[in-house]
Formats: sequence, structure tokens, C-alpha cells
Amino acid sequence: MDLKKCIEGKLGKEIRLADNKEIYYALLALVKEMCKNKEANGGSKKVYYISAEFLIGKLLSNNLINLGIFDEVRDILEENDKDLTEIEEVEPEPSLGNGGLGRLAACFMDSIATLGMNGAGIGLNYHLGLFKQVFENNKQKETKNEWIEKESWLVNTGIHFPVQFKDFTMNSTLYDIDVPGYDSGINKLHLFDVDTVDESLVKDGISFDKTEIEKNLTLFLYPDDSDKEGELLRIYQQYFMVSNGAQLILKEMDENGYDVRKMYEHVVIQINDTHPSMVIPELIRLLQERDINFDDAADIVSKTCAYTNHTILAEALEKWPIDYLAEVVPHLLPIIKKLDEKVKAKYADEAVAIIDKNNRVHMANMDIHYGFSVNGVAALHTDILKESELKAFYDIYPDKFNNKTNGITFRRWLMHCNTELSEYITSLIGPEWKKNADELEKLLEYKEDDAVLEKLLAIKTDNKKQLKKYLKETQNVDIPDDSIYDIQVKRLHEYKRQQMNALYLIYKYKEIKAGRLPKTPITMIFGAKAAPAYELAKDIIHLIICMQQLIENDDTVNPYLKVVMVENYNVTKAEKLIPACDISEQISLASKEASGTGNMKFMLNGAVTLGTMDGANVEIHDLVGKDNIYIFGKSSDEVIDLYKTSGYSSRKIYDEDEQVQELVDFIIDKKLIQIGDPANLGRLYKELINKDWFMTLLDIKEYISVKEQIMEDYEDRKEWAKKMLVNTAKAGFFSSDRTIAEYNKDIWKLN
Ligand code: 26V
Repeated sequence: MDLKKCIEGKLGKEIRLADNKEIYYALLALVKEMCKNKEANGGSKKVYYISAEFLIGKLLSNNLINLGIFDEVRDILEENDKDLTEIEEVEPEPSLGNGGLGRLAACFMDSIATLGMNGAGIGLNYHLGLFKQVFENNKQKETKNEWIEKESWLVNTGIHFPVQFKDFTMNSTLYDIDVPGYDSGINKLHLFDVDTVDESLVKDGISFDKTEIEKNLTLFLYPDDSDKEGELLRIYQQYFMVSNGAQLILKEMDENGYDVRKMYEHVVIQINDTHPSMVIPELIRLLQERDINFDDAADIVSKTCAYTNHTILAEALEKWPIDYLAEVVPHLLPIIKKLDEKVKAKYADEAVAIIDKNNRVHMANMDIHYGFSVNGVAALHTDILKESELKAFYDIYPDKFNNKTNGITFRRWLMHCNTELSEYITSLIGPEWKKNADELEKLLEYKEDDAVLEKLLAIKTDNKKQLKKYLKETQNVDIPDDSIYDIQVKRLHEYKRQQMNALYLIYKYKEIKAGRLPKTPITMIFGAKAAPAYELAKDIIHLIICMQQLIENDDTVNPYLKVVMVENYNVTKAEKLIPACDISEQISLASKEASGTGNMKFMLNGAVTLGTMDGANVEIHDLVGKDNIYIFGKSSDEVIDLYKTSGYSSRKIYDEDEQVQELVDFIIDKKLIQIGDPANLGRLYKELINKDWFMTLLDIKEYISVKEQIMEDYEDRKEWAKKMLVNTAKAGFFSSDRTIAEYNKDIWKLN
């Protein structure tokens, strides 16, 4: 195929004469056409990955890579004075996810297609996405994130299903996005939508009338649920997603002539967290409509559905009031009640009931009883589920529980985002690692090779220069490219402890003020969105931005320390930040981060982890060894015990430790109060002293001392480069191809 001709055919003119926008849309059309003409992955059994989020990121480069034409297209463009990186800027990033859960779903789509598996994703097409974060008066403000354009990756399939709610029925429209595997066939991401959505319903920021379901159903991902209307809307969304999904699955079964009584031989449904849990009663209902009795229907569905748990945080496990379900989907109630009765007839333990004493429906409990597999997302997380959080279930169903440590697609998180490193690796060990990530271990042979180590450092510096340029252009901040890049990017949550990193910032600021200067300047980069109703998370963002300003305006400090709070952190920004990072901050309170996947992306790109023994950090530690990672903090066992015995008091630490006191007090120091909002800073200050539910003060001193050590060790460039090399070399285990192969072997069993 003559690619140049194809592109020019789409353009209707020479590449040289076209602008970036025209070229982007020409490439979009070309890639869509190529996907259409490529063979679909097939097989007699299919996995449906059903998820409220698919944080897919921009697709152009990713798809060019997977179709095997990235280099050729880039070269053709270059020959015509065009830059693919600039052309990519034209593409809006789909706003279909929030954090790790959604990005995981996207990495899984890539790996399922790459491994040639018969699979599809099922989700919703949110017009305004999560929200776009802007900073105003040093605070987060939410605005709508419009990302759907007239020409996009979405393909209207013309497929519609009726979805029945209590008082009305809504018709769906199915949009598909093609998912080309790397050197493999095509799968589909199915996104359901409604034609009646009305974006003009959104008034100030992201507020809108939550009762106008026909107009608002697919406006936003995770609309505010701090009131009853908000909770009802979430239930509407979830039911709309699963009812459409279930109808699509049955339609495909029928088209293939499969017997629905043997559904589990042809279909496996992976339930991604509890948002899609209603797929269980909905499928039972649809099977009953096909004259299958309740017990048989429940049995068939139980053999078809598998559940993945992504968090142990109690507040994140969904429990819908039964009255709310009755208001939205009364036809599911008899089914849910029967499922609950069956459970109660067998097990007296209140902990495993589906409907609790307060008439709340525990979605995860339904998944565990009526699914055939329950998995956690990292070894430690699965152990905690088995031993404490879900112990009562593990005692009943030991064989259902299994671990699937998360993974990331190396196509996006190395080949695409770090072309220079990717090409250099290939020049050293050949290209096999792209299909078999374990091959990266071959890099270890170069651990004592000075030329290789120097090159790794040079690539890191290049990536820093690119990030510096990007941050200058997008946020007008200047960061020195010869400084240490210390990065913490992830959703904002107290358990992830961005506030602990902010206290380090205060510590370093004070040190510099006292004349104790770092040998190499430090750049601390943060990126995080806070849930709109999560006040304390917003206070933490406010503190970080205030510190950024304080330091920026202090000429005695800013040559040594910089702070950047990146606005609207998303996949596109992650792709620029991660390759430039030296120190990867993974500092959650042990036991609370189910896995983390950012930790894997940083490691792969040669950053050294500074972290607690939490989530997949534990596995990173075991792979790279203690010399190539910096661990601090109390263990998960100790933390779990502290919760059990109510043995933690931040007040006590604050009262007894002068150094800690000084750091915390600085939050309301007049220097900061002058810049920031006393109400927000005061609230955070009080919270840290009086509650500190996620135990910031427990680990702060050890954190500071280990962080000082990592900064010191950074000075020995050669030894540091060895750590970088070991981290990249040992990252193969975290390829999502490995994760997906395990899902298939243990759970899906596709043929
Ligand atoms: C959701 C919510 C919503 C209500 C407020 C508090 C709260 C806290 C946490 C969550 C997270 C829900 C599930 C989730 O996103 N889990 C993430 O899943 C990733 C992929 O498995 C994993 O790497 C992260 O550790 C885990 O936090």
C-alpha cells in the first residue's frame, strides 16, 4: 500500500500544502478505514469487559503503532515538513475515565486485541466526560470537558436497544471504537449513548438538572452523587449500561445460533468494580423472559460472570438503598430479593448478605455470590481481601478467589510515549520485547556498560527538556532541566497522601531558608483531580498551589526548589511526564492502594520508586531488589492493626514531636495565609491534627529521611543509571499482556 498516496487521497491535496488539522482528519479517516478492512479477532467464546470507565487516551499514534505503520507515516510527514507530534495535538483526548480503574480497562482492551482474543468492551459514551480541571484563585474549578467532534473515532452502528425504567423507556444508540491489536486483529469498544442528551442543560461549571434523565443520562461520568437525585442518576446510568450490554450479548448469542442455556460456554462477562453489577439481575431477568426458570437463570448467569475488586475503601464499595432501586428499576427488585433470600437461607452471617438491615443492596456481595470468580489486582491486595475485607466470603468460596496483578500496555507506555528509549532498547536487545516483555531482562547484561548507562542518562535529559518545553508552552512555568524531577501524579485522595508530599515540600522550603541547600535543584511535580464534592482533597490541591506560589516568589528558594501543579492531569499529560521522571512517588498508606499502575509506568521508563510496601509496589520491590527502590513507612499489617485497635493518634504525634509540629503549623503560617484561603488551609490543618484518617503523620519522618537519601544517591550518576536500567529491565512482568494471559488461563478460558 502506498501510504503517501492514501493520505493525499484523503486530503485531496499534497501533504506539504495541508495544515496539521487537515492532516489529522485525513489520518483519522485512513486509520478507521484500515481497521474496517482488517480481520476481527474471533472464536467460539468471547469476553465482554464491562466498565463504567475506559480511559483510552488519544488514539492516533497508538493505532498507527498497532497497525504497524507508525514509522512510515512519521517519515512521510517529516519528508513533507510535518511533525506527527504536532499533528497529534489536534486530537481531543476522550474523557471517558477517572483514574487507574479506567486506564486499566483501556490497557486491557489493547492487550486482549493484541493477544488475538475474541473480546469487546462495554461502556457509556459520556459527552462531557469526567470534568476538566482549571485553577482559579489557586483552587480547582470544574468545567465541562467537551471532547466529541463531528469527525471522531466513534462509529455510529445504527444498533438500538430499548431500556425500560420505572416510568419510561429510553432507546439507546450504540457507538463503536475500533481497537486494533498490535500486529493482530481488531476488537470493538462498545459505547452506549442516547440521542436525546442535551448539552445545553449544563449551566454554571458542571451543574445541571439531575432529574431530566432523558437529557442528562450520558452527559457526565460520575455526576455528583452527594444528594438523592445524584444517586438516582448514577443508578440510571448503571442500569442503562448493563441492560444495553446484556441485550447486545444475547443478540450476539442469537446471531451465532448459540443456546442461551449454555451461555457460559460462549460468553464470559468481566465486571469491572461494582458499577456494572446490575448486569447479574438484568441477565437473569432477560433469561426469564426466554422461559428459563429463576434458579436455572441464576445458575447460568453465575457461571458467566466474574468480578474484579479494585479497592478496599469501604466508602467506595457501592451500597444502593433498595428504595432508590425501586424508583428506577422496580423490575429488578424481585430478582435481587430472591438472590438475597437464597443467600440468607444458607448463611446467617450478616456480613455476606446482599440486602443489609438498613435495606441497602451491597453490589459487591451480589457479585461474589453470583459470579464464579473474584479477583484482586495485586498480590497484597488479594491477600488483604482474603484475610480481612472479604474474609467471610473467602471462608465460603475459597476457590473463587484469585489474584491478577495489574499491568500496562507497553505500546502506549513505552513505544509511544518514550520513542527514544524504546528505539535504544531495540538497538541493544532487538525488537522481540515488544511482543514478549520479559525479553527486557536482557538489558541487565549492560548493567556495567558505561556507554549504555550514559546513554540512558542522556535520554532522560532529553525527555526532561521536552517536558520543560511542554510545561512552558501549556502552563507558562519554567523548570530547570538539570534538576531532579520528582513526580506524584494520580487521583487526589487522602489515602494516596499527596498531603505528606506537601509536608516534605514545606520541610525542604524551610531547609533552604535555613541555608541547607540541596546539591542538585529539585523540581516537584504534582498532577491530580479531586472529586468535586471532596472538600479535603481540594484543600490539599490548594495547599500545593499556594506552596508553588510562595516558592516562585522567593528568590532565595526558587533556584533550588520548584513546584508545579499540572492543570487537568490526563493521559496525554501522563505521556509527557512519565518519561521525564527521576523519582516516582508511590506513597499511599500501606494496605490502601489496591495496586497502582502509574508505579509500573514510571518504573518502565526508568524512574526509581520512592514508596510504601503497598499494592504492586511490593511486587516492584521483589523484582528490582532493595537497592533499586526506596521503601519507607509502616507495613500493611501494622496499619491494619492500628485501625483495628484505634491505636493511631495524629494529635499525639503532633504534640510530642516538635519537628512534625513545625511542618504542620506552616500550613497556617501567615506567609501561606496571605497567598491562600484561610478557610481551606485551616480546615486541612485541623484535619491533620485531629483526625488524619490516612495516617500522614505516622510515616512523615521516615518519608523525609528516605527522601533525603534518594536525593543524595541521585548525585552518583553512574550508580543511579544502574538503578534506572534495572527498573526498566525488570518491568516486563507488568505488561498487561501478561495480566490478560493470566485472566484468560484462570478465568475466561477462551479457546
Ligand atoms: C472510588 C471512590 C469513590 C468515592 C469516594 C472515594 C473513592 C475512593 C476510591 C475509589 C476508587 C474506586 C476503584 C478504583 O479506581 N480503584 C483503582 O483501581 C486501579 C486499577 O485496578 C488500581 O491500580 C488502584 O490502586 C485502585 O485505586
